[in-house]
Amino acid sequence: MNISSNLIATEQRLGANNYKPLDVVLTRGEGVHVWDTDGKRYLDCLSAYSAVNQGHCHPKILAAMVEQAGRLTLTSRAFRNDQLAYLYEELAALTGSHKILPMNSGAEAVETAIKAVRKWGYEVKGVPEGQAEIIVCANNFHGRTLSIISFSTDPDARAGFGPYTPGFRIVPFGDAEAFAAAINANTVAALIEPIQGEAGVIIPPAGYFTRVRELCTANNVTLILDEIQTGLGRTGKLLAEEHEGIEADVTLIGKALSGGFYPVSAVLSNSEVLGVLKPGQHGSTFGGNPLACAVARAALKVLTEEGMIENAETMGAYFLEGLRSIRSNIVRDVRGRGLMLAVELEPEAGGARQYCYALKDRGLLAKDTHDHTIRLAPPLVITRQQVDWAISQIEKTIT
Ligand code: IF1
Repeated sequence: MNISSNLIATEQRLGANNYKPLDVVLTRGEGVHVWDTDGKRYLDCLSAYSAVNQGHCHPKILAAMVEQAGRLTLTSRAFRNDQLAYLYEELAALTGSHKILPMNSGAEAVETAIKAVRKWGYEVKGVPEGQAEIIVCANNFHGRTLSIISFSTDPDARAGFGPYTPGFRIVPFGDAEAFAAAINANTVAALIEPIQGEAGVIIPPAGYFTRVRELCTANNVTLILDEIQTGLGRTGKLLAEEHEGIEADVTLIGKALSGGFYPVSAVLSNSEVLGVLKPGQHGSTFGGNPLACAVARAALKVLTEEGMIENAETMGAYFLEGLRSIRSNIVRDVRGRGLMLAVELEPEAGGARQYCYALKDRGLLAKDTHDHTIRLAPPLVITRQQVDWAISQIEKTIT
């Protein structure tokens, strides 16, 4: 047995069985590429679900991490550290937000926003205690905690984990009139992904978010956009809300906020929502720690200074055009925005997973979602030649 089959067998024996990864064991990454334990190179078209937007092991983020790790890693929020203020300033300058709350995972940012808008609902909007409602969309993905899976519509994510957290109202994604009908006097917030990722890269109809924004403003409902996957350049804009010409009241970011080096997330707020949290009411041992802040500062700096957002826009459009030009009778739809792309196969094709295995053999790593869709999301540093190569591998695999 070679090293990778040994490692896979050990994982199977000792690990909880909550994942079914492609059987490729990676040991090194650089830019858009990763290498397995046999030394084979792959083009990474998943980017750890968009956490590695800046490319694997970006040297400037690495340097910031190593430098900070040798100086100070964790103080807890019982004391202050000399990195947090700079991260606040840089995030505020970049996004225009007025208040920021740092956490670690994406799910924690979502939980934080839910807590804050509920409290805001009672203290500011005047909703009767215990009656706050939050509107969410069918086929959402916001994380794995109990309250978040309570409003999932995916049986795998939700079933068997009750009792569930109440206070959520589910409406179809992309349907502004259904959204309007779900608002009542107790509605404190709407929590929506700008583009649904796990659902299969679902882009809402033009005008949907304009209408949702109007409805939220008219009804004093806090609009929370989960940009944990769509944010930080992935769709060709810093935030996906820019495509819609709107501004959320609360924006959630995570994943690429660290360039994949460390779990760092944040709640960004441009309203009074975060102001309701007083000392002792929320926090995290690791949230806002100096190592996380130093890494996030470097990750944001390279994202903007090295033109990655613009590259995502141009390479995304080029990739999409290339995918659309593939003539294959098993392709049902090709869609995407920036470098968040998907190829949906016909149900008769027998599932996307086998095509992901075939792509792996050709040196391209991609992940299936919802049985029939191949999701493609390379690091934002991908070049035109690399896109050409990816398209030709995909073409050979599906024709
Ligand atoms: C896994 C999906 C992607 C997210 C949005 C919050 C979170 C996520 C929009 C939570 C996380 C991940 C988690 C990962 C698989 C992945 C995923 F397929 F499940 F939906 F990216 F497409 N909001 N998404 O996409 O962030 O707590 O994980 O940091 O293995 O569960 P987290």
